[in-house]
Amino acid sequence: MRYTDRKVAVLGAGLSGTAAAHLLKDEGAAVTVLDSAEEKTILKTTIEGLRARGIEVICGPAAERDAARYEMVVLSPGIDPASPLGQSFSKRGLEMIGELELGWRSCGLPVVAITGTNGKTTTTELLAQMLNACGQKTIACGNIGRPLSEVAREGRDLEVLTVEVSSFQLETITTFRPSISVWLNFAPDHLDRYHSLGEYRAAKLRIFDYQTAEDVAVINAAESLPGIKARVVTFSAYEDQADFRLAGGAIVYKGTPVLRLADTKLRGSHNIENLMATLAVGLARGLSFEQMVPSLCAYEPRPHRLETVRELAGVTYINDSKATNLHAVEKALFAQTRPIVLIAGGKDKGFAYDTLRPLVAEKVRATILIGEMAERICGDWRGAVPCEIAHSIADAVERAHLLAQPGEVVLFSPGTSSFDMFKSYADRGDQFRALVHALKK
Ligand code: UMA
Repeated sequence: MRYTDRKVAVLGAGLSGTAAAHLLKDEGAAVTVLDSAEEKTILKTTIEGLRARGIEVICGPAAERDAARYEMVVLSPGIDPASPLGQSFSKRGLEMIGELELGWRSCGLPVVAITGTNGKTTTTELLAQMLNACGQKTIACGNIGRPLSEVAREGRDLEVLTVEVSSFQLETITTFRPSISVWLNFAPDHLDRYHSLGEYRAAKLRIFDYQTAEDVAVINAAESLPGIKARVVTFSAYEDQADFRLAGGAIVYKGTPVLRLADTKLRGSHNIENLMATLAVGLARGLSFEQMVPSLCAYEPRPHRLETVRELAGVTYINDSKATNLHAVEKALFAQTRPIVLIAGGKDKGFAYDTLRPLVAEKVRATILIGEMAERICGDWRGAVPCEIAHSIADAVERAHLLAQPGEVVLFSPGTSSFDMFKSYADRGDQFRALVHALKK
């Protein structure tokens, strides 16, 4: 067993921390889970499950004060190393790794890792579905919601792992080496955690750090990425020089059309690039286009991503709650061909909405703003478009219903995260959908 009798602290009792703690316990470690939140706010079943296996759990202020001696620390991705809990451990000079690195060390399988500011989840799902349909057994895991450490524990009969990776997870890798890495795109995000865009980008670029010439990097041709040692395959919906490019309504690989877009259920240039990246990974894994295309055509987009909720009195209501940054809102606006009533806003993640101003002026007829950011967005867009502030999502939907004219679209594309008013983007999207379904003529 890899960690026999090692005393390990796991920071965070969420999905990642819990999976890491159980994996370490399986591998013989003496494990303590520490979480800054009060015990009563953490899932009872989680805590009971940990304690039942002899894993110590320390919550609340006692976690930050804990001075026991540990040999190693495993960090959950949502815990900023600069937070009080992170600091109280990092200053001790112990080996500190993230949950992704821990899972990688134990999984013993080749990994396809997917990163990018937007489209990671869609591409991870698309790829996992396609690989399975082509007989290469895999599971979608990582940032998508299933920690790699959990999958590593299960030791299933798999051929490859399809892992969505976030910048938070990549910050703390020390050996993680995907045999295929995918870089979808890059845009401003997470400026509540990083001091600069450069810092965020540097964390993401770590996906390539441990790859060698035997590995493959599938990258967006519009990006200039430094120091890649792996064999590079490029894709782009805009660049003609890319290996996978767009021509005549089809994805073309080195001059040959391989997938007609009209045959798929995905829409928008961002999704075309997600499909291109998926095809590139399949090709690198030895699949033919004939094998790959049927499952890509069968793929249904997930909820909360440009999801059409309802047509009511000639107005289309679209739930794009997964848009947690401005790049995603931009894509959602570009994808619309009709005038838009836009509902946006949410938690303050440290960026302004002014960069969207020209596009909003061009495509949006009215905006309704919610959450912590509402006043600031109003300021950023003043004069470009009429703005109203709603005090709840129910109020926002009601206002949109009154404002929207037949032939228009009500687009809920918040542009930031949801944690000021909701449990998650999914909770936010579910509430929006339910309110739209409850609207009367
Ligand atoms: N906590 C502390 N101290 C702190 C901050 C948090 O103790 O200073 C505790 C909280 O009280 C909580 C725990 O840490 O109990 C939560 O840990 P976490 O935030 O790492 O959340 P997990 O439940 O472990 O979920 C994480 C990812 N979350 C984040 O990166 C914020 C999930 O990605 C991921 O699905 C899951 O691991 C499994 O791999 C979510 C996400 O929002 C979807 N990701 C970001 C994104 O996609 O933009 C990066």
